[in-house]
Amino acid sequence: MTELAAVKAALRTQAVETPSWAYGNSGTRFKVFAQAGVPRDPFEKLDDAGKVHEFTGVAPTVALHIPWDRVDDYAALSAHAADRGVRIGAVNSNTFQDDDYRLGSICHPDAAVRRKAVDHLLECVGIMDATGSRDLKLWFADGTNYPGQDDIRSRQDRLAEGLAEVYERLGEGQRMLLEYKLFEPAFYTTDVPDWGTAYAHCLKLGEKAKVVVDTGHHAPGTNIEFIVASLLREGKLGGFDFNSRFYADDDLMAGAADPFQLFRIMYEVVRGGGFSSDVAFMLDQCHNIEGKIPAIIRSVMNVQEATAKALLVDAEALAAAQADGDVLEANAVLMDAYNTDVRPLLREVRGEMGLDPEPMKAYRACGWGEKVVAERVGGQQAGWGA
Ligand code: PSV
Ligand code: MN
Ligand code: MN
Repeated sequence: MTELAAVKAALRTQAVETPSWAYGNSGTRFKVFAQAGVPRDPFEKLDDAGKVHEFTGVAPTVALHIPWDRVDDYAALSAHAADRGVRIGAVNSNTFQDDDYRLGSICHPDAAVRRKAVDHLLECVGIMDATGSRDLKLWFADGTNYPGQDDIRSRQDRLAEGLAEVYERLGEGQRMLLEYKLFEPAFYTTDVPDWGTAYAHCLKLGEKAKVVVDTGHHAPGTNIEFIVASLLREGKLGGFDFNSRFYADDDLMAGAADPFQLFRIMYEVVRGGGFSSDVAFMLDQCHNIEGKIPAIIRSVMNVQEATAKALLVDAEALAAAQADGDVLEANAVLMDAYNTDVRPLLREVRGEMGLDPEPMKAYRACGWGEKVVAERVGGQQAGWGA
């Protein structure tokens, strides 16, 4: 039997990081539908993130994206976050929105462009120093569109060289999280397309380098929980970018497209000890047609529900069935946990944390949405297409 008190204790300590860019306007390649009341600057994004944490109790950090969240005074930004009950989380680099990066950034054939990209990554580490952030999150849009366009192997060498310079700059307690994505924006090769490539680079770099699994970045049918289990086994899982992958990397609400997959992933996290380790549970998503703050609250709750179900798996019964080779029973044990309605349990946990048991209703009733619509004019775009 699973100990309910331990499950509740684990749920109380869960931390889901929300992305600053999810609070801003976003869209697709076709259209950005601007919403009223969205933040006009990084400070206001933190105000909104503070509300998500206030009502969920489990969203204490906010990821920044540079340059989208570039400010003059990062100490002031951190102080503002603290004032709103949150902290600065991962610093996400951006080497994909500059004309110089047409042929790539740290894999670019021209050393001057590589220098510019690495300098940007070093700037991000400086921002980590100033904000107390632990993680530098790297995603590279680098790749090629045509066979022969550039030398695949040399690009890997350039990648290794650039990463090594940034790795050396990391301070005590700081980490580098390398994200992979199987496609887009390059059409022929992608320089960090899969967890194998990310893992190989991180292994060579050292202890402080870990892999990030963005759930949207895989081919349909990929067994993501297998990747999670493997990376945890090797001590190389740095964190997640959670989002739903309805079609491609469309990054909508975590747990919306396939809550069963999220449960399977969280089960491997629990099984691999990742829940109590330093794995970062981040959201990386946008809200194009729905209200942003409620959508982020819903996403956090979806992660919580998947986690609660994963924690409820009867490990002893599962191990016994597996040892007996009882395929159906083993599967039934897992499905029993998945099919449990954990919403009453989570309401209880929230009550014990001094929160309203219903975060969505409580947020809607608090008047923040109406207040920001009245006060904020000319909200900021998340960054895409800015
Ligand atoms: C790229 O698709 C990505 O997943 C990376 O994490 C970026 O930093 C993020 O989306 C936001 O653009
Ligand atoms: Mn991502
Ligand atoms: Mn993505």
